Amino acid sequence: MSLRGKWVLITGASSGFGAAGAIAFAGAGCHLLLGARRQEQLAEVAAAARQAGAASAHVYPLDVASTASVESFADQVRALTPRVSVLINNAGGAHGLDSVASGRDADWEAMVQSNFLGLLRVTRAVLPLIPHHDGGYILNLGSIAGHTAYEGGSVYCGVKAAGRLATQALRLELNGTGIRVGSLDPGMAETEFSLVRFKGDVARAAKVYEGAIPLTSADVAAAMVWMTSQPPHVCVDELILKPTDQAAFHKVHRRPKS
Ligand code: NDP
Ligand code: 8X3
Repeated sequence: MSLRGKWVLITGASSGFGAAGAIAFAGAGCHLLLGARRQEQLAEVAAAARQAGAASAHVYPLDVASTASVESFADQVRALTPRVSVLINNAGGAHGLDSVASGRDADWEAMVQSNFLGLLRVTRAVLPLIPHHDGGYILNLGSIAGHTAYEGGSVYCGVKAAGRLATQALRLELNGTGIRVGSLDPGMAETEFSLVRFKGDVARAAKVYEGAIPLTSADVAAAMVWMTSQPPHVCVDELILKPTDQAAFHKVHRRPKS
């Protein structure tokens, strides 16, 4: 299915997968609706997307942890277009890698708000704009963390698993509308993810990827475009994308330092 001229909304478009997704959908000739909290980065992404061929690129402040912010974002989108064909629920991330015994409320709450409640809030607000029987797609960013738990991942794994089940529930609710619902579940990818998880500790973040070849944002963005450009009768329910070096979260092939 051609995405040319379609309106694509991406949450968390100021860095990582969301920013790369903007460039990839721009290359397919889409109109872009981009949201995140950091406005300077978002404006840079929009400028790069226009260079890459976007039909148009619009940016609005968005904090998916706030219902008021999501509603104001949706109002601005509605003022611009009555139709959104593709919704990419990408905003999220991990905060800390602490055991349950030493976890912090603020980290837990931030993860639940952005990864899970944010996905629900944005979907609720945008759903009325997604036309029925027109190849629409709601694509949620999950993770391998939503499939298998790891130590220190109780809340992050939990919210990604919850997102996965919400994706399945939504697919059941929308059956018969022609709107497709899918989940893209990557493994280790080098973005700002680890920097956020480790609260700006650059050395600790870099160690996550040391000696291995992780996914890039562009790999994940290419999968977003592939999933959403399938013919309208085809729904990719769930796609797990991992680096060849990563057999499981904790089983990563690392080359020795030369
Ligand atoms: P980044 O940290 O690079 O990007 C995260 C994006 O989410 C940023 O644009 C950030 O924007 C946005 N965001 C975070 N919280 C909010 C919020 N409350 N409201 C609005 N936007 C928010 O990480 P990735 O690109 O790697 O992560 C993207 C998604 O992919 C996340 O859901 C993550 O959990 C998931 N993922 C990541 C993997 C990885 O290894 N990198 C693997 C599997 C899944 P801003 O701060 O400007 O608001
Ligand atoms: C991010 C990937 O494996 O660090 O979702 O949880 S992982």
